[in-house]
Amino acid sequence: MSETIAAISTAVGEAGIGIVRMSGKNSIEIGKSVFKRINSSFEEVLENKKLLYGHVVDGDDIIDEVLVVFMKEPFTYTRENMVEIYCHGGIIPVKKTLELLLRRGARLAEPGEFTKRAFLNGRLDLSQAEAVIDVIKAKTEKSYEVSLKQLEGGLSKEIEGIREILLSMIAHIEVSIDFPEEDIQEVTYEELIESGEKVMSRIGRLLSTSGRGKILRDGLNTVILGKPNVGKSSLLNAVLRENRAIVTDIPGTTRDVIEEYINIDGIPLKIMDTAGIRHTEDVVEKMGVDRAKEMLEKADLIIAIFDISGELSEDDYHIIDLIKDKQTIVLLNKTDLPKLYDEGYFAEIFSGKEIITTSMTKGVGIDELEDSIRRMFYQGDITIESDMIISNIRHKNLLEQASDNIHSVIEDLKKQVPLDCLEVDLRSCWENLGEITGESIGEDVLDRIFREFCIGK
Ligand SMILES: Nc1nc2c(ncn2[C@@H]2O[C@H](COP(=O)(O)OP(=O)(O)OP(=O)(O)O)[C@@H](O)[C@H]2O)c(=O)[nH]1
Ligand SMILES: [Mg+2]
Repeated sequence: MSETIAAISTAVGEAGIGIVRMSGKNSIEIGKSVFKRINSSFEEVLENKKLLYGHVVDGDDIIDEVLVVFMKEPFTYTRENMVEIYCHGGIIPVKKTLELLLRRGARLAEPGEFTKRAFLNGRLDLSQAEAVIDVIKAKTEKSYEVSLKQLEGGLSKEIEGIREILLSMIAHIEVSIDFPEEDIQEVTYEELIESGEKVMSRIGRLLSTSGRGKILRDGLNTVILGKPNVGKSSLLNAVLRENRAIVTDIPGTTRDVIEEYINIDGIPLKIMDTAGIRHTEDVVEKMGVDRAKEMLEKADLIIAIFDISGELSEDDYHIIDLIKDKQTIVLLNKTDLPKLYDEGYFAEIFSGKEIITTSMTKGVGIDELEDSIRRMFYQGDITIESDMIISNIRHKNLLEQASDNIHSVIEDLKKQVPLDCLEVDLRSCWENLGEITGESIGEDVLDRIFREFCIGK
């Protein structure tokens, strides 16, 4: 933390501006040494948090014409001295400016190091720091809203609320242990059970959102599956509303996995079109088929397509077998053509699975498919806006541990186990929750969290 760090904070490429950022004790000094104002003298006073116009210079050489802002601690993102330099947004100006700062004594920042410092200096708690990257990576407005709420401390507040109850439980127990002669045991047990159940239900409520939270954060992994020529790529194009994948009447057109993101009412879908599954001797096609099967393993949702205008083949039955135990929506496609099978036949094979009849060429059934995905996600309750959503797997794991711990505390209380035996589980629960906000956290966990970040944030 004593070192001054620097990085390019904007995406590298061609753009209007590119921002180079620096944080740490020496950043003001280093910044001053490379910046020369145009039309006014810099030496007089350091104008805090004001945009200054000038050149980045290396001795007599002008590197770029820029705007610079100097920000003095502690009211900055990292709570340290910071400098931001707004260069021309080409690859060369930002790179040369960064290199100059490094030569003058700054060190290249690690991914997320600015935010890590913000956390270590108390500007954000850990759940808020984690939300920063989620805000950046949000794929839909809904996932953005959830992350923003977390960034603003929504989750931290809820966790602190639960921890307060736990703390008063711990205090209660300690008093009873210290003054056993007061003998208020009966009441104490009842009160503690009541508090414990409150904790349990608040943790449970958070945990119940984690399924949706994961999908909001990472996207619903959706794989389109079917034998060749049934209309998989046509479906991808239909939901994307653009001609993304090649569609021909030649079976085996798609050879590789094509990945795209779509947004259905705030639900991010990572949708993958795959090679048609069939037995084939063609080496390239076979690789595509293997890849499709690999995708199947990781899928949250499968959209299986069957062409009901043609004979079902061995390949179809193989696919029916593959998706047996998976979350699947079945599409019966090409219903604009005379059909050889009716829905009843499939209803029997896929009892319990949703079946939709479609015609990709006529655009029939796409809305029903989207509705079905929407229903699956929201499971009937649309209160998602007002809910605090758990979208981070680390938080989910800690909440599960906390839930187990408070569960054993409640069980022990019901058995009227001596109060001093409860303290360990109770404290563990308190610590599990503390790890979410980062009150108690190891260096290795921190490193793992911030490694996910981009450089310059
Ligand atoms: N009549 C009719 N033709 C369709 C329908 N859906 C797709 N097709 C046609 O079927 C052929 C194959 O469509 P694709 O979308 O390429 O099929 P695919 O499943 O991706 O095929 P592969 O990539 O070879 O596995 C094309 O000629 C499409 O125009 C439909 O609903 N009705
Ligand atoms: Mg295809």
